[in-house]
Amino acid sequence: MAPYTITYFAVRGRCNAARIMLSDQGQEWKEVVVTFDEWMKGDLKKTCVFGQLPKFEDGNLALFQSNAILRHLGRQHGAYGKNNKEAALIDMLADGVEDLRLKYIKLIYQEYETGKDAYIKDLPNHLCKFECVLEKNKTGFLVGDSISLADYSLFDVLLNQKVLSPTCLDSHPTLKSFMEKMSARPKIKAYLDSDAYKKLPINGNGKQ
Ligand code: GTB
Repeated sequence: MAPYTITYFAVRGRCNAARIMLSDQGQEWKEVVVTFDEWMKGDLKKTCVFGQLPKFEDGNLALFQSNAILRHLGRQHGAYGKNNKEAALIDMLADGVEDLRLKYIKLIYQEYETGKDAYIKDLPNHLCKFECVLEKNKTGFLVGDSISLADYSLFDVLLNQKVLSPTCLDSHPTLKSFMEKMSARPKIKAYLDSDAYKKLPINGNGKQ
């Protein structure tokens, strides 16, 4: 068993991309689930570098910040490009995904009732950027000719957008095909079909 442990709330949230990457790379990991009541006691929070979860342990290395976790796994499992140039482009694309993720999180946790319609109306303006990159690269991946942490992150964010707005990819055929290909990768498919995945809500407040 790989020496990986994820400590997080019982949600997909900021761990879903890492779990998808670990699954696709044939890795196993241990889950430590933190309840809201446990978290509110404050003892665990004090031990977290930024006072937040997820915490990811790789042996005696403890990491916080979900994107640092993704990059660590990308380096370890050959999902961070073939050279520095590809790695730089992967960072750029992953940061673009993070921008969309932050907008989504703001909607879910702060503006769901008042902002959902406007968010969905604006979504194509964000999706078209990734569509364009995939169209230009022509390999089915965001960067180069192999899967990277940016693909896992985009896939995760788009899974959430599809739940929020089931038709949002209809006018983005390249993104739609990206989603179909990622979902059909055998180990990703097995993870998405698992009870471990299905039982987890996307977000901590029940909105999606
Ligand atoms: N930049 C950090 C990263 O990428 O890892 C952001 C991490 C973050 O926002 N962590 C949130 C957290 O620890 C959990 S993700 N919040 C507790 C705190 O700040 O004290 C969002 C979330 C919120 C609530 C639940 N829940 O109630 O189950 C689950 C997930």
